[in-house]
Amino acid sequence: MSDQCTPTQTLDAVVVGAGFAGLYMLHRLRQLGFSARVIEAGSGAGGTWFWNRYPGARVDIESMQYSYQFSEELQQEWQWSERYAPQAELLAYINHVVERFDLARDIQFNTRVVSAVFDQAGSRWQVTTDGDDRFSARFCIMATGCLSAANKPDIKGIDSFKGPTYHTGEWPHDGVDFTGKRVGIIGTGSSAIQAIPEIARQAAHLTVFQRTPTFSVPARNAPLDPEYVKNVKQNYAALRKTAKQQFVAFDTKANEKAATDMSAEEIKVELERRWEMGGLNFYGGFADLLVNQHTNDMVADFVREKIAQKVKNPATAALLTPKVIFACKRLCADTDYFETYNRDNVTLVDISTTPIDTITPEGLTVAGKAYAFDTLVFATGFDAMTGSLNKIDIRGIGGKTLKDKWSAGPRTYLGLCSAGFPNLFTISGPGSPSVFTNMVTSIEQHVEYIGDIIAYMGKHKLSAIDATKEAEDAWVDHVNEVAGGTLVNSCSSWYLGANIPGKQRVFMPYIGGFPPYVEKCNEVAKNGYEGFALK
Ligand code: N01
Repeated sequence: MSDQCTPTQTLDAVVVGAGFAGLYMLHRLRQLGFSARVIEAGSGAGGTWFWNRYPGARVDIESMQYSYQFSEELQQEWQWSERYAPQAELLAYINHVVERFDLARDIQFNTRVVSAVFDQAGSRWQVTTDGDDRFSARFCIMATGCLSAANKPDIKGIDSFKGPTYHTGEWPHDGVDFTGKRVGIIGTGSSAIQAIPEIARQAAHLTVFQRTPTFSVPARNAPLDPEYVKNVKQNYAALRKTAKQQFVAFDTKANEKAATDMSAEEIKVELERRWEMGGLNFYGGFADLLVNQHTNDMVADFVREKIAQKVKNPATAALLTPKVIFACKRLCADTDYFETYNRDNVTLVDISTTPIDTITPEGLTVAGKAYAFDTLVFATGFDAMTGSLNKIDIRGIGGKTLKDKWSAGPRTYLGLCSAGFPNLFTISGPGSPSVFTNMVTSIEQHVEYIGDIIAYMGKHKLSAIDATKEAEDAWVDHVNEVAGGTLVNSCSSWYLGANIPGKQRVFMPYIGGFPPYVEKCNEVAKNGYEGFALK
């Protein structure tokens, strides 16, 4: 389409993505009196919770905490039904937010942003979409999510399978009926751990292809007790405050003691207590879990022992037992995951030393042995943190692309801005605590911070903000240094981009904890946004 027939829409801000981040950003911009449009590839809002509809999908941080806190009315009126809300309920909540704050009129669905180019002379972003829309905006805000670019592995013959194939992160909206089907699933990360028990209950047979076993603790999901809900709602402000003081920005009832300061008996009691509490509260067991090898080994051995108790066949139990550092890959919380391998209709195939040879029309082969099924599920994760940004042609000063700039690993100041890309913000971008925390809380902190910057620029009649190279370099060094001081830097996780062939191995999130990160952001603001060049 030519320029003549595609009028450019002029706005204060374009926001890319209508998940938790994009929706709140739109609301905040409107509150501050700015015009904004959200561009969303999906046909509805919800981001992660719009796309990930695989059986068993649910949040693994308690819903009373994994929810917005910017509106007291919203958090009082919404009723969560279970400790960990299932995907459908999360999506209903998000749609309620859209309606309650009248957001839909500024969201353009079924539209993918293809390019965002900075016009230096006018200090504006020129944003184009696959629908030939053109926007000119002072600010471009990427709310594209950390885990939204599905990773489909490059396995030989991948297109030859004659039955249906599904990726957990792009699940059909009408659901999939596995009744009577022979199903194969590749991957054993968080998505698979939730999907496998559900698929096994339906399918005639399920074959799981596992490259790396995963640590998982029982979620202990249950309907919410109305008394508990009442109590939380009466004291919501206090709970939110406590949560924000925690490393992960949710209340794990964290034990502030390191295991090295506890007796063997105290450690044993704490481990059992954490196991019974369920879910990611397990992270809060010992202050030195991620920095002390001995503590980590002890926790890992405790969970290994539990796996051995759950899985009846010792050979299968051995295969399911992770050898790596505990929580080196993201910890999973499950319902009946390990028990599912006691079913007669479930087979585990180890592909750690002999990868899949090829996918065939009937199934796949491993070490020359053929496995046949009717349906194939890819639970193979995402090109995390940078994948969805790299899909967009983002060009900053001098036409330089963000993808090129980040080819040796993402570089940002505070995970918010990247030098050379003025007025471009990344909500929960690489270099911010994001995936190591309660995402909703981290998103709210970023949205409010970005809102404050934009308001500050208006007040001081500033046209552009850019991270300085010095501040960015110092922040990237700090992010790496903090990660290097932990045990999580050592395994092949998506935190490091190690799951994507050819991706540079760089620890992407900031693992210094939510409270110190917020403190740093606040200090930067207090000092007139030091580390940013404002003009
Ligand atoms: O993805 P993953 P996910 N051949 O990357 C395997 C969040 N989340 O979608 O470990 C064979 O964890 C891969 O093997 P390996 C959460 O943050 C949250 O499960 O690389 N196998 C691994 O087993 C989570 O961490 C929730 O050796 C291949 C699996 O596929 C993140 O999303 C629920 C392969 C991918 O696991 C991602 O989770 C779901 C290949 N070529 C997700 N390529 C909750 O809130 C990959 N694999 C509960």
